[in-house]
Amino acid sequence: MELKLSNSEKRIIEKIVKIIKEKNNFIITTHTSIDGDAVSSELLLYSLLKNFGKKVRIINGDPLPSIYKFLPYSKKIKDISKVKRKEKADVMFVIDCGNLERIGKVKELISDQTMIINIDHHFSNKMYGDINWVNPSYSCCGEMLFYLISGLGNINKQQATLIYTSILTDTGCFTHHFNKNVFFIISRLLEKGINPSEIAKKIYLERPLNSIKLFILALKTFKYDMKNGICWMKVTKQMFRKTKTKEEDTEGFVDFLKTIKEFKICFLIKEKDGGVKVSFRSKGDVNVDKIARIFGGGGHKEASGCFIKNITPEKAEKEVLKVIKSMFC
Ligand SMILES: [Mn+2]
Repeated sequence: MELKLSNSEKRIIEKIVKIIKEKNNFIITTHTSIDGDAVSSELLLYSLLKNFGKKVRIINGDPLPSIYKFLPYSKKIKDISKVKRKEKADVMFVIDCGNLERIGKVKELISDQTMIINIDHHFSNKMYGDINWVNPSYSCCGEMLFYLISGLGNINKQQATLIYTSILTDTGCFTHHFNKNVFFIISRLLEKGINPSEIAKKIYLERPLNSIKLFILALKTFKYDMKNGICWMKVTKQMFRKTKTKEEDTEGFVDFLKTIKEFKICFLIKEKDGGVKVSFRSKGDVNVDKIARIFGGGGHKEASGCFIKNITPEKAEKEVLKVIKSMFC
């Protein structure tokens, strides 16, 4: 079996490769609330650019969740709040990001001269780049980079581990968003000696106990609307304080709600400084990207999110329910 790219995608990839060869100073970034695809894709690009001998910095708007610290090259990732020299880049790769607002404070590193390369698989991508390689038919950005990197030579074991992590996490452990090429690609990655069970163990079987204490508190806020098939819960700042946890410890909470048979839409409200973050999930029959977009966010059909400014969790709960009911019930 051969994997074929469309001619228009081949042309975009050629343009990207040309820029990689010509330019020297690169920044790689992704969306805040970093997930497995976001970080793995950044590290994949990092390794590729380093192989070309380029100056590369990975700078993110949020700290890296500790479950991803086992990934190769992850020590190279910097959080913008810790970057002292706010030097601009010639080229900024923005990965897995539907709109430029989602990179947070990293926007400060863009000048009028910065060329932006937008690589993404979100349906709602705003095409904000000077070059836009955007195609929602891919399972994850790691899959896109598989084509870019394998077109330039051999994929090494570290890169294969990163591509596998992207696919595993962005398909929700192969429950959604995969396509006919995914398993073929994985067979190629296995040939490079990756260890899928070790990767899954690092990501899914090493939860800190405090995150479970947070989960217990969040479950006390669990509510549902049986008639319309909706369930939700909330995590407040007070709960974070009480359990000594942070946002990354809510990883998997909303996916747990999704496992409940009776419901087709679920959401999690997280209280943050300046507002709340809402994460939505569906089982495919409802498009939660549409819900998130009403609040200025976005994502995929089955997983999306938004940030609502200056609102309490209680108020947000009412607003979100109102929108869902007006759209789908
Ligand atoms: Mn993704």
